[in-house]
Amino acid sequence: NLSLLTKGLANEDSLPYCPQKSPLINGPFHVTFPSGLTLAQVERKNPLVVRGGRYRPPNCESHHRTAIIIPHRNREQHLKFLLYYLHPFLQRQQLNYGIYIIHQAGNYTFNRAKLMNVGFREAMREEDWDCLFFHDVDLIPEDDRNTYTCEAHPKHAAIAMDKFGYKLPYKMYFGGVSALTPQQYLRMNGFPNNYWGWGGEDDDIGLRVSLSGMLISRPSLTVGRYKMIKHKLDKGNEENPRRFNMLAKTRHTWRNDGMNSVQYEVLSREYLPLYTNITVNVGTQK
Ligand code: BGN
Repeated sequence: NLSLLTKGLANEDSLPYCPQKSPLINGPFHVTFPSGLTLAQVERKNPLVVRGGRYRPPNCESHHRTAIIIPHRNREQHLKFLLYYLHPFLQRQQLNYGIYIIHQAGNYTFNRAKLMNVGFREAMREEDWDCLFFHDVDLIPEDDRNTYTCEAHPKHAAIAMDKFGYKLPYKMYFGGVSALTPQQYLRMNGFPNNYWGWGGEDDDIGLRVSLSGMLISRPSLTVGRYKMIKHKLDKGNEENPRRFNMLAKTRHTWRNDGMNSVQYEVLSREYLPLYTNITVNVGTQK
């Protein structure tokens, strides 16, 4: 009996490591938005994705455990397209991964950065992720070589977006998609909690990287390419008029505002076929 038991364990543990570079990776791919796509179709195309949007390569042990954190509200169409591309993309990279949607409850002004802090804590509660990707719902990667793994410094992955002519809009830009290890995230005290509405929170995050003594790593312009799903400015995500004043103070505020001060209430946690859905009350502006 004991031998049966150890044999079972050995079998599970004895998967060889995946190769350093995945043989399934191609180069660029063409992103379109097929009309009539349904989540059920995305599910059928990804039979190895299990409850909560988790995956591990079937035939080898991945070197990487990556959590994707996606802040979200009222963007079901975008989410569907993102999942349609992201699941196969991450599988071609042979990652052990999980997708978390952090859904802001209510109609109060959106708070992207605080939702990321929630995502960090709730994802790390479940699994010892070694890399977290903080991902806008409307950005689709366009090249397999844009690997969803972490580097020695915080990574800004969305360096070349179509809406900026596939160039970086400005040197300190840190928006769209970024990736940090838990150690890097905690070293900069996570993201700010007090940016309500559109703009500036990504610049604050970029500032935190340098204020905490780290550099920004980036993929090349040919690899870090993203297509943005076109949309109008959302209701409930109006421009934040305070962002200029707040950014001027970041070097005084970052140590006290972030992971060490985040407060929220999880309203529900659903393990859906393609993602874990965490609905959260993040409160309102003070
Ligand atoms: C910047 C915004 C970013 C936004 C990029 C790209 C601000 C702060 C101004 C001091 N920053 O201008 O949040 O991601 O444009 O759209 O508004």
